[in-house]
Amino acid sequence: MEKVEIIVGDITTLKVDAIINAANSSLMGGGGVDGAIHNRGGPAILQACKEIRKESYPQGLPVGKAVITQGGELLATYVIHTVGPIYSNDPKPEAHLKNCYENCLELAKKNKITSIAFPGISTGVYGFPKESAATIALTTINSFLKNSPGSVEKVVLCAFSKKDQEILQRAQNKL
Ligand code: AR6
Repeated sequence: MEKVEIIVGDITTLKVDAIINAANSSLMGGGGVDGAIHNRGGPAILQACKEIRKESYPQGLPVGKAVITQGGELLATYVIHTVGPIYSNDPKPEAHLKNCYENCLELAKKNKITSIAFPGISTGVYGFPKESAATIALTTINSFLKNSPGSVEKVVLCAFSKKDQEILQRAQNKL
């Protein structure tokens, strides 16, 4: 069975167990996919993020880490929030982006989530080059799936444009 699916769409409309949010360390929302998730998911997500900040991350969620909340009014049951590297001023953007994918997948496994969808973390305002981000995403996901059989069954890579889908597809063909 093919476990990794590359699609074009709005991640907030997907019916999977969990969607990933490309958040910032404040976890208080923002623009891009973060804004879209909070808009469509409603205030319960922000409330849950506030509690996580208060209880676990008063200084903010570090780059590469991930936390989970309910999905509010989304079709997805959960949202996993991660903070991608800001490409231009991160000392190790590649390693940190890999951490994002790994930590989201580990958190999914821990919560018995079987289907999950990722946006292109850091490839918007955080400026990560899309080609190398696609390769990091695919290699990290593939090695997780290989090393954790029987956990996550389906991973969707949700591009926001046909052009971005083609970048992901080309990266997959090169693996
Ligand atoms: N569905 C799928 N993908 C989307 C959607 C959507 N609804 N909306 C945007 N994208 P970005 P970052 C794509 O900027 O680079 C926020 O303000 C978009 O085309 O959302 O990690 C946060 O609060 C791009 O390919 O996230 C942070 O401050 C990808 O999602 C900061 O932006 C990521 O773009 C995070 O920046």
